[in-house]
Amino acid sequence: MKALMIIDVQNDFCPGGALPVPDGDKVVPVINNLMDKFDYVIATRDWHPEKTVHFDKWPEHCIRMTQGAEFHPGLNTAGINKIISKGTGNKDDGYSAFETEELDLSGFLKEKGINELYITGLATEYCVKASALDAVKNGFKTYVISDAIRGIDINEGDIAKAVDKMKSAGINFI
Ligand code: VGL
Repeated sequence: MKALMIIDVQNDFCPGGALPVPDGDKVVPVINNLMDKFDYVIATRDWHPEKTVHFDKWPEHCIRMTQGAEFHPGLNTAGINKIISKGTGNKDDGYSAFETEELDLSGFLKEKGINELYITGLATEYCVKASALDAVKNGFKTYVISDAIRGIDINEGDIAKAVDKMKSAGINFI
């Protein structure tokens, strides 16, 4: 079974948000179009406390229960089967979906018979990369959908490096 994984398509990562990914909102219609092609759709959200060591590295963003932490209003949330929160502690970055403390994500997906993960969302060189690499480590056949991701590229080349690293780990870009 195949699952679509949507990483952090939240207001703060979209234009106008606290930590905007350039053209982050452009992934929304692509993801909406893909949802009904999958057996299961799982979406992550950064769900930070007000104070966390994560904000020593980054501007404050995606503080739980705030408008910035909401999914982009265009995302078809009715098509999502499961939402998981990550980055909920005050000491963790929560880059990878598999770091969620809510459940054993790998075991949860495997119990459902899911063996292929198709990853989309924001941002390419942080949460998408971390989630995709962990997906491979956990034994999933892992795909990243190129037109359904966007990155920040704080230093030019960061996105390209992240893509190379994912490809070297055996992740397929489609
Ligand atoms: C992310 C930077 C900081 C992401 C989260 O979702 O990729 N990037 N926190």
